[in-house]
Amino acid sequence: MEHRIGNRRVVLVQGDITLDETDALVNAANSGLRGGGGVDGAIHRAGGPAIMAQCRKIGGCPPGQAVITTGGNLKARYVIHTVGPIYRGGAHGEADILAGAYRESLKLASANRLKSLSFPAISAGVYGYPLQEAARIALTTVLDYLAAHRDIELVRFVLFGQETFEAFSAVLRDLIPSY
Ligand code: AR6
Repeated sequence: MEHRIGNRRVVLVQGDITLDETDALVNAANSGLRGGGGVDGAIHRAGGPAIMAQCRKIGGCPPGQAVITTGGNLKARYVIHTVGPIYRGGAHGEADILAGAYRESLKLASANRLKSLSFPAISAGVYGYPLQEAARIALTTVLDYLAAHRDIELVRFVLFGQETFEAFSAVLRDLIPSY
């Protein structure tokens, strides 16, 4: 499924983000940039030790912020590591932190003159963010950014499993009339 805004596109696919060939993959990291399970583990396994070597030098990343490293052995040239919120009921600033994670990743991509990037469903795994709400925040933040900036031409959401893909697809269908 996809939606166009001018020359920019948002594309939703079901699959494994580590195989994507955009300029940068966004990693759902932890604030210590220490690696872990889920998509973080998959990206470090596929990209090799050069990514962790740069993460160690950077040292960490607060929730809602983003940092950039090499893509190592990945097809993507870069990995943008962002940290989503741990969901604790929704009254602890989770929505703003999650929107910040997407927005800061997009800003970092723009600052590095990247044209395309791939996102997973940040915080929707181990960090426990309710799926539909996570999808709404992810898509509104990306669509707002693409409506306001012309430099990033392609944002792919690479969603692991059918439930996640269908939740994002339903939310995108609802949002399209507003964009
Ligand atoms: N490609 C795309 N999406 C994936 C892949 C993959 N290869 N593998 C998992 N997902 P999670 P979080 C999906 O838990 O909730 C780590 O340990 C997954 O199904 O990876 O932000 C970090 O080190 C889910 O939809 O990230 C942190 O400690 C989405 O990616 C913590 O988990 C996010 O799930 C971050 O938790």
